[in-house]
Amino acid sequence: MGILRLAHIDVRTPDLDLATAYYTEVMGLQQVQRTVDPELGDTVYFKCWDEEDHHSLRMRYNPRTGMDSFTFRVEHEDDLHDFEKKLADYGAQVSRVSKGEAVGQGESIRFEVPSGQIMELVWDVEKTGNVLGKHNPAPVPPPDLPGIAPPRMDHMLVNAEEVGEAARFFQDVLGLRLTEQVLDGNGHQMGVWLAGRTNSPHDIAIVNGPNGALHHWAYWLDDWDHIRKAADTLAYNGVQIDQGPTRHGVTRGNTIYFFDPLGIRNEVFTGGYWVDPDQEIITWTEQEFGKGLFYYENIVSQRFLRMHT
Ligand code: M3P
Ligand code: FE
Repeated sequence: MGILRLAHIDVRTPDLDLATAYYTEVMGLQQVQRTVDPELGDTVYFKCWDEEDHHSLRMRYNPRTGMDSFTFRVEHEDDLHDFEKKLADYGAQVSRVSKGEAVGQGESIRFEVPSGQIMELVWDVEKTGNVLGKHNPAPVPPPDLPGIAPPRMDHMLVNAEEVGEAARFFQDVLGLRLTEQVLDGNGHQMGVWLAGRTNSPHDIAIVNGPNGALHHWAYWLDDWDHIRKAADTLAYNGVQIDQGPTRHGVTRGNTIYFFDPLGIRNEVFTGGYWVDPDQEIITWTEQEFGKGLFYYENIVSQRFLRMHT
């Protein structure tokens, strides 16, 4: 039983047309479909060119920017039942979302994590395939894809008032593996990086901040040079860059952070290291967190830490 990986993030935006133009033309995602859903209202689904699932991002119109929920995929169909029991034992309120209620997926379970975000687990996702296909596929997408065009979504970061409590929940109840942590002078966790069944240093990270908040989500790029090209694309299109291009000490990843037109922080990320399931946890101290965050600059930027969705 287990959690495989991040499946999709569902957010609200006050200007769906502007957001759609940015996510398709500048970020270079594929628009999967746009529907006026009886409950959600005007909604757009996006995916990256190498993703197999129906979508990895759902955006719906709402006057207030924010995250509705985030969804992880489990390994086996039965896992939903087992997680439902584990979550109930922990004291979480769990509800079932039945097949047909959500676009692109079947049955799922929903609950609130201790840091206040709504999380969903799903096994049955609609597999619509990547743009390359499965018959003599080219190793690269068509050369004329607009924008940054990342192959896939990589990870997300949420805030928590009690990082330690949230980390224990993700480890003990959901079975994610801790790969890195930042400890304050009293030995309390200020930040944690957690992985599912992937060999990446993180599928989700949790950093001290207000409960319920989304800090960013990140797309994978294959090469450090693509981060440089992404920076050029962002600057050319007048996108507000937040930090970078630079490198994290934590995860060793190369990165650039920027804001979508309605203020949601995005990241593109590459590098990092391969994590074995039995790898020892890496610990950063509060004094060295500047290097953990931005290795070259060695700064703990307040705008970076305090701004969230
Ligand atoms: C990352 C990452 C914070 C750390 C962010 C780190 C907000 O985004 O990909 O490792 O403290
Ligand atoms: Fe990140």
